[in-house]
Amino acid sequence: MAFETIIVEIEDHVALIKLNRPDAMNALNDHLLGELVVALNEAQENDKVRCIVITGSEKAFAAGADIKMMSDKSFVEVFTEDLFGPEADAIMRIRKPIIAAVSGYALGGGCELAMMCDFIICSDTAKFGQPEINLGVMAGLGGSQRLTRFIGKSKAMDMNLTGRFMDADEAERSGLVSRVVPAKKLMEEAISAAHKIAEKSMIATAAVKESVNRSYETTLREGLLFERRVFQSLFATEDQKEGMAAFMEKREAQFRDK
Ligand code: CO8
Repeated sequence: MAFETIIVEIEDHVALIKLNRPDAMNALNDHLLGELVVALNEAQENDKVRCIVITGSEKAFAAGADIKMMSDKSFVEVFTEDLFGPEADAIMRIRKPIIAAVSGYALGGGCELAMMCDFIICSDTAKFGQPEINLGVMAGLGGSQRLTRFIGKSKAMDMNLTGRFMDADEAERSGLVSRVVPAKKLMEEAISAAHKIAEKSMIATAAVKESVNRSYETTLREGLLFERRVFQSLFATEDQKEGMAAFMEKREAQFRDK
């Protein structure tokens, strides 16, 4: 499908999805989120794709939901259409690993989209924030929930109440991002991490994704039991036999997703 607000490139086993509304700092509107969901579902269905990277431009990953699109909406409209809810749910249903490669602004819905990905690699120019408070509203796609679990109550309150931006160093210190790299190296680093993931057994990467995400949804006791059972179930796969045999034979494993 030809897209207007995103650019999709598939190289080897990695799908790169670039948000592309340069005039609006990649602000998220219905059109862009709709196309993003289509592209993610296509990547999920494409057997060649084993890992996905979502990125924006050097200046902005995404500066939030599109304020111009939302400004005149009534409560009844946003409630009835469940503004951005179905798209967010669809993104969370993708089972292949997704890396967010963030440069520049990741604000409001942009920060929330990055947090919906499995981990965030950012450039040293990145700025994260939940500035919705300045618009007389609040976060609506995870900025008061995921962000609080990721960086703790005090910092999440600070960001949501003051609307201040967090730079890349603070984001790494706080656990919001996994790595900070120089801006020029961002895509190289993110794509290389994606290729590394693409080499693994896809059954195992899906199991990891499901298990880590489960830790945000459940108690520690239930999460540990879920993890143990998933670990044990992986012994039903050929990839477990191959991975362990390859270790003992001192060779690279050849996973076949079986
Ligand atoms: N929406 C629409 N347009 C935007 C947005 C946005 N979020 N951000 C930037 N733009 C546009 C600007 O209007 C401008 O367009 P134009 O030239 O036509 O006026 C263009 O992008 C460039 O922006 P600036 O001139 O402002 O560039 P600066 O470099 O001066 O500033 C900033 C960059 C700091 C990113 C600034 O643009 C800014 O503060 N943007 C708004 C950030 C913000 O408030 N984000 C939160 C939005 S609300 C939200 O995300 C809620 C999500 C949850 C929804 C959940 C529903 C359930």
